Amino acid sequence: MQQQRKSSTKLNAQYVAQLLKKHGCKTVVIAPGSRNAPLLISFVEDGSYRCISVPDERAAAFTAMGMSLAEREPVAVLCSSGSAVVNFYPAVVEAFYQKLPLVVITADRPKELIDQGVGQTMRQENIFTQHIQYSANLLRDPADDMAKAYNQRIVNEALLATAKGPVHMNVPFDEPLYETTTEINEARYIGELKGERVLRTPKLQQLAEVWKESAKVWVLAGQLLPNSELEDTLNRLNQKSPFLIFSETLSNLHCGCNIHSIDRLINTIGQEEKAHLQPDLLISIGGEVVSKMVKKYLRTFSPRQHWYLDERTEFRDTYGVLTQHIQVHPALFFKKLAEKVEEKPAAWRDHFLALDQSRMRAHREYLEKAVFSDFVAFKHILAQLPEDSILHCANSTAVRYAQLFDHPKEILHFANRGTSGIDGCTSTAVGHAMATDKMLTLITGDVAFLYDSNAFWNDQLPTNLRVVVLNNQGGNIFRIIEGPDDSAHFEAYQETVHQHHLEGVARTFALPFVSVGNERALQDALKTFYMPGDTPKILEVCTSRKKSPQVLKEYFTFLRNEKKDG
Ligand SMILES: Cc1ncc(C[n+]2csc(CCOP(=O)(O)OP(=O)(O)O)c2C)c(N)n1
Repeated sequence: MQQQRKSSTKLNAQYVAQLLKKHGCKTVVIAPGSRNAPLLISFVEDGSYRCISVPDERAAAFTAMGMSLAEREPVAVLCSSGSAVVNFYPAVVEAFYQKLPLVVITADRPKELIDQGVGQTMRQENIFTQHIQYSANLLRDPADDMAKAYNQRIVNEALLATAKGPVHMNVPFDEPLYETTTEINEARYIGELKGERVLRTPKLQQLAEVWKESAKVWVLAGQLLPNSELEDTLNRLNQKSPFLIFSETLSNLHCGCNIHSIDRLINTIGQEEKAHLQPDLLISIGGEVVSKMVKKYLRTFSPRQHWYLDERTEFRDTYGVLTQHIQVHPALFFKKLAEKVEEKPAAWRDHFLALDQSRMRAHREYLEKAVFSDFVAFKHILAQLPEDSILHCANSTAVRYAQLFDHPKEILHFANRGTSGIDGCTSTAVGHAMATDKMLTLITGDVAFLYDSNAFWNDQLPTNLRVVVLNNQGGNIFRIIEGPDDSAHFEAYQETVHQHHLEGVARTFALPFVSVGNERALQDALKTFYMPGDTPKILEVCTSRKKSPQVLKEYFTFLRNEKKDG
């Protein structure tokens, strides 16, 4: 079919560029190279894609993944052949565990040249097998109808599989790589219609019986995208048959019966209360849970029954007591369950909700007096977040401090908790900011910031991004988690204490940079931090690497003592 637009002469490049669009993809992040020229030509010349240049492949893939958080559609990242490909792997793994629709497209050399001493070649086919929902290894230069049909089918299949997570397309090309044509071959789109999963009534009745027999029910929510339908169904069920919801910032779940800060409660109650809190029935939903304490608690105070709700087939037996995997969307499940359950007393739930409220008051009281530290800095940063904005927390202490605060519903929370790496937190935030009009704040540590500094090597940096770096001169988390912090190896090999100048990163990418080192200066800096600008802005908050863990430790002691008084 004739079109005026140009494309590469390579049929595979034409197929991929057309089919991505037909499956809803609007954005392609492109890392430079020559072997991928047919694809990048086809994407750019197509005219309908937003094409973004990010030279570092690891940053490029996380940027694309971050964009998918806003677009909720497949977002593609493209690279050349050779080691460029494996730099995609950290983002592939993260997208796999977060089930995000990342499409990784790798250009390849002809198969007969692999392992034969030819430059920039390696074994690329199926390279992400363990963490990918579909690997499409295209045939080079499909000539006959069967080969053409095959390549189109597997590209479609890959794109349909993005509903479950990341997919890979490996596309081999031989030279010439730069020829273009206006004679573009129409690619065949294959759609897929799926019926909604339903629960059969007898089984639902059995589950409702278990619910009825369980005096103490917990719903534990891991990482979720905002879902008002789920909130409504949980609220309706809770009015009829009270239970407790344990959620985290990353659950983006705001119901009337939430314990939002799990550690603040579980780490500050005595053995008797812990035993009283023990669930008869635990229902878990969503992805990863940040709180280590709740995992430890549930392995000791195990529920009699544990149901895990997820549309995917994999079991998740985090606490070693899973009794029922329910393969249905949580909102649908709770809606159906609400039709079957009977009224229950609310005393147990209300006791712990009241205890949670008293912990919240003690939390505020403690932070009023605490000395300047990461925790206190967090209080001020969170207080100044613009309404209706997005917060990304890097892995390490940032995401953990965030869990100790109560957050307004209007703030959406994200973090790379799929595998909890520090390697792409900034790139993910950059990508997410690029795909939204909302203001986006990233709170990160100095090590994570330095690690992913190429996140800013991006030709379309968003102006709605604000990065706060808590610079405690190393990995402060290692002073907080259990383990020795005074061993001969600790500072050099775990904390990795440093005096590097973060400002250098800002200067490299011509970004405004402000550094503060006390509470008053932080408060002042925050007053202008969110004013509009032409680039992202970076705010460095220098804190003491020894005082911050102390302030956190004393916090839990203070809250534990509050229990005795209150
Ligand atoms: C890619 C990767 N490498 C190593 C780790 C292990 N790790 C977890 S936290 C951390 C230190 C992070 O330090 P920083 O970003 O300064 O945050 P802080 O601990 O000070 O909050 C490291 C190395 C990881 N999570 N991901």
